[in-house]
Amino acid sequence: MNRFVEKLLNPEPHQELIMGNYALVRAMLESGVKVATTYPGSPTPEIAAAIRAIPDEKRSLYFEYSVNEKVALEIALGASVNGHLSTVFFKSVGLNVAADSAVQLALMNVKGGMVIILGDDPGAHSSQNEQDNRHFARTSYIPMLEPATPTEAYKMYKEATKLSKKHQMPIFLRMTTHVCHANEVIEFDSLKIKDYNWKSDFDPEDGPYLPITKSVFPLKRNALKKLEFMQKESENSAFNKIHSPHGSGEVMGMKLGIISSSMPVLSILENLKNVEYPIDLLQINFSFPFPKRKVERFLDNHDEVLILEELDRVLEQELKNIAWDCNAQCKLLSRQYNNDLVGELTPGRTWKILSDTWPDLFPPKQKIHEEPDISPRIAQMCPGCGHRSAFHAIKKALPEGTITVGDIGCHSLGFFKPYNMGEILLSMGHSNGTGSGLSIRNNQQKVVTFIGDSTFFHAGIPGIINAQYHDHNITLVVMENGTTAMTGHQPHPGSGEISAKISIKKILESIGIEFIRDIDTYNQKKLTKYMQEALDHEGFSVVIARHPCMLKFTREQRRKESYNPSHVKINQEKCRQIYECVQEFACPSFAKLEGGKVVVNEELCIGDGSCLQTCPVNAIEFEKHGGNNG
Ligand SMILES: Cc1ncc(C[n+]2csc(CCOP(=O)(O)OP(=O)(O)O)c2C)c(N)n1
Repeated sequence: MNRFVEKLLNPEPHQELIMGNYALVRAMLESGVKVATTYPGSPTPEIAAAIRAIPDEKRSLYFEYSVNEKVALEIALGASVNGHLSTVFFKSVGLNVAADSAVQLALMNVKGGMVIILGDDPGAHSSQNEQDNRHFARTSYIPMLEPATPTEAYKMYKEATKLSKKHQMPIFLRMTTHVCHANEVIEFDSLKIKDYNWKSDFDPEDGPYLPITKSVFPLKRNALKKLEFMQKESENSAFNKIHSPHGSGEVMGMKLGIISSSMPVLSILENLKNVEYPIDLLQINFSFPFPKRKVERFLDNHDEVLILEELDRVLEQELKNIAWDCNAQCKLLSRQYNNDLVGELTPGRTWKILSDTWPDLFPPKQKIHEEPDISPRIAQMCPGCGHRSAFHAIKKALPEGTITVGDIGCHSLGFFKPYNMGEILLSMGHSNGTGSGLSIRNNQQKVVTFIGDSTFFHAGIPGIINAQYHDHNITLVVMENGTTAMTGHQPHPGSGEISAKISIKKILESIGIEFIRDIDTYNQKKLTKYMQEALDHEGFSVVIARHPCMLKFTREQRRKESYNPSHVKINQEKCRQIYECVQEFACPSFAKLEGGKVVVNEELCIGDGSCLQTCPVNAIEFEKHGGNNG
């Protein structure tokens, strides 16, 4: 057992410097979670990695990577109504995929308890948007807790399991990127790993669990009733509290207050440290249902209150409703500019909003400089990536004006120069729907769509079946690298790690697609030829462009004693400085020096040799034949 797992399983109460995501796993173990499910996505994948690090014989809970977030959520629900405390976790936009079932959850009596961990991503560090899932608590009648620190995440998770079991209600724990990834010293309680009773406890009488016809209304009333109980919990919650770092008192003859929630609370406290005014801050981290009475009292006790939140105006709407209902006499202030609704509320940006609100107290700063001075780096595929070979070969087959539709995954990077492939992107699995739409009555342009293998299983299949069903005139390229690469190499149904591989090719054949070609992307000539044939084919055609993820492969090789690193070199005598390797293939291992010479960066090159075929004069050669070419 490695040190990390030993620490995670330490039965004694102890202190640990630990990342927010890992602290959640300790909280799960302490709370007695029996079933945990997920589909990978940042900022939450470390939760799964920590659970998986626990050896099977020591792991008290059942864990799985489900095929997508909806299935993951449904499994957690099934386990909970069977009496088992369950949890599901995924990234912000994962909730969109799970939404159709998630909106029904509050109607169910989740008697085993169920906590849904959301990884929201203000600042879009690793997401296609900054979706604010606080709205979703309101849409789905599901209570929400919003930790600001790893310690709070640990404590809130445990509290959420208690509340969920007590009221038989699912609970959202809304994490954000830095709460997931920050490290903090946390005081852990003792841990008793139990031998669980897996007795099946599902009883339809504990429901009803069927929201059809007339039963929809009693179920909804039941959810609303439970929310009233939860309202009391939020009213009394220690997570909703007042900070007065400089005591209470008057500033400019007035009592000033700020209301905020989750991470921005820290940014505000950081700024209040730099001034000495007795401004009170009410943090509302148990944010739905909203602690009305507590807020009313705060409004009553202040003359001016600033609502300072991250992303959308969610707190603001709640507060304004309450202020209207209680006829509050205090002046409510909020962010003045739309730009303040974009991006994270860092301490610097928080100062600016404070300064826009109370310029005499928080004088405007000339320049808020928070970014470290590092040179910008472009996002790019790894050396040896099979997707690069695929783009290089496919590009040669595309007629002028071809529309290319990308999907989510490492191949989204094909949009960047020099490949410029994948010109529109919505969400996981969108490519074949969007591509089909682009192809309707389109005699002027070919349409090529791309999809990764994990995405194929996640949400890609319906769009593909639809394209076949309606014979949309598109060519799909399945970028099959045998893993969920972009989020850290998690298994998927086609990777063969958990159980026998489910073959993408067989699935495609089974729905009757006539034109299917399957080729390793390192065989670039043949891939170009197959693409040309696919594009000549009338109707829906598919090319499976496969090559294992070379980052994963090389990592695995490096762990072996027999690993023999190899790389390529440029034969300077043969090189004619045509620059296809640098400009068209664009592996980051190649560099063009001042003066025009091309060299290979041996630190980056993995010696896969996929570049050899791109040089028109065969000037790229293996330095050593190390057998590291995947
Ligand atoms: C709904 C949703 N869930 C999860 C993610 C996170 N995510 C981004 S890329 C990706 C993996 C895609 O894997 P795959 O399709 O195999 O492509 P690869 O990265 O391996 O090329 C995932 C899960 C997301 N963006 N949206």
